[in-house]
Amino acid sequence: MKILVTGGAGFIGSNFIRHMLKSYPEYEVINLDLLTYAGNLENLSDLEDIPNYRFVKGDICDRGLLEGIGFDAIVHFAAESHVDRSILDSTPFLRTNVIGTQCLLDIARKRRCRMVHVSTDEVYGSIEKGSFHEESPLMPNSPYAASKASSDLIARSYHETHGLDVVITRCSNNYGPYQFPEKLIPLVIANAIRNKPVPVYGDGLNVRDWLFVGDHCRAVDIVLHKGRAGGVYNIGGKNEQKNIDIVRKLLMTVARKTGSSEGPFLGLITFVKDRPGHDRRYAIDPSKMEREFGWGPATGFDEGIEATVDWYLAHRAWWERIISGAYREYYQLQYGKKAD
Ligand code: NAD
Ligand code: TDX
Repeated sequence: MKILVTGGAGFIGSNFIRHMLKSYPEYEVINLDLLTYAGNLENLSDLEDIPNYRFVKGDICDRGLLEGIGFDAIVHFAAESHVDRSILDSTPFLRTNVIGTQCLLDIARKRRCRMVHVSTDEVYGSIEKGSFHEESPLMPNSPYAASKASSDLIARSYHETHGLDVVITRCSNNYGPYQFPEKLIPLVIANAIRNKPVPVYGDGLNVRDWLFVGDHCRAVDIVLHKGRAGGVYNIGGKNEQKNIDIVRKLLMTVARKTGSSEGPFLGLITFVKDRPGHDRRYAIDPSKMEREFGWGPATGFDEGIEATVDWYLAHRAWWERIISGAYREYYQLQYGKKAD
């Protein structure tokens, strides 16, 4: 099997490629990534010499490029993924998340191949009580979520209209190694280590469901191999947390691991203006994945947080190169061309 993974130089995509090459050494994996600000080939530096792994720098909106790549299945992670950026400018979100997904659906249709479309729990919008299931209506609130809901519905329409073998996953908030330090968990860890203020939006009582990235990768692998064509699968951690509780937990963990007292770390918490349209609570019911495939999260939150803090402490050079911008030079050093 030859799998085209889009967005493989990002957070979840790079973890997924590593998972696949380890689990299926006989597979070929092609990583198609534009290397936007969020793409970092250093995430995959340990895989560069593996003969059945190949990197292609390019845009999922480039139909000509897609025509020239051979593959048997697509796993589609590539996206603009940060809600705050979509509030500042939604243009790249509509381009990549909507048009880019359409281009991939078209090539999958032409090749008659399977495509896994990686969507998000944010497409359902906010919920006060209970949880969303796969048939719940989509009510996205941010431009990011709306662009993901659009691509999710277009994927669905290609199954209904063209009989395309497409499967949709809607996952909750991921955390773990290689997450770009603009997202809450790595941002808090990196700021704590550098003794910088830790911004908490609004009252800090917004709730997210958190899943360790390795558990997500395992779920996407299962859906790729066993998911029903046209099916939708919620992938959740059954692990709801208030933002402020996560922030406090992270700060106390960093304090303990660096042999410091908690007080000064907790003092870094800075309540700031709320995110416009900030969804209060996300909650999905992941029981379909459990019922149909016996999948469930294997990494407990305490264990996942310990591992994640350890990883960011041990990989300070990795995230410092992102913060300084030096990570953009990696592609040029490896491939002799500029990333932009
Ligand atoms: P990320 O921002 O870390 O990575 C996105 C990758 O896509 C980057 O490598 C970037 O260079 C690439 N990319 C962007 N535009 C491209 C284009 N036009 N052509 C080719 N490559 C392009 O994102 P992530 O957090 O790893 O998320 C991956 C996917 O999972 C996204 O579709 C996201 O919506 C979805 N998702 C993420 C989470 C989460 O918590 N991070 C949760 C649920 C779903
Ligand atoms: O500095 C911060 N302070 C803060 O309070 C940041 C960056 C975030 N927050 C809050 C906003 C959210 O309630 O923390 C929560 C998590 O924020 P993000 O890490 O930006 O994630 P979120 O907006 O929940 O979206 C994430 O999960 C679903 C991913 O970025 C999406 O790609 C995915 O679809």
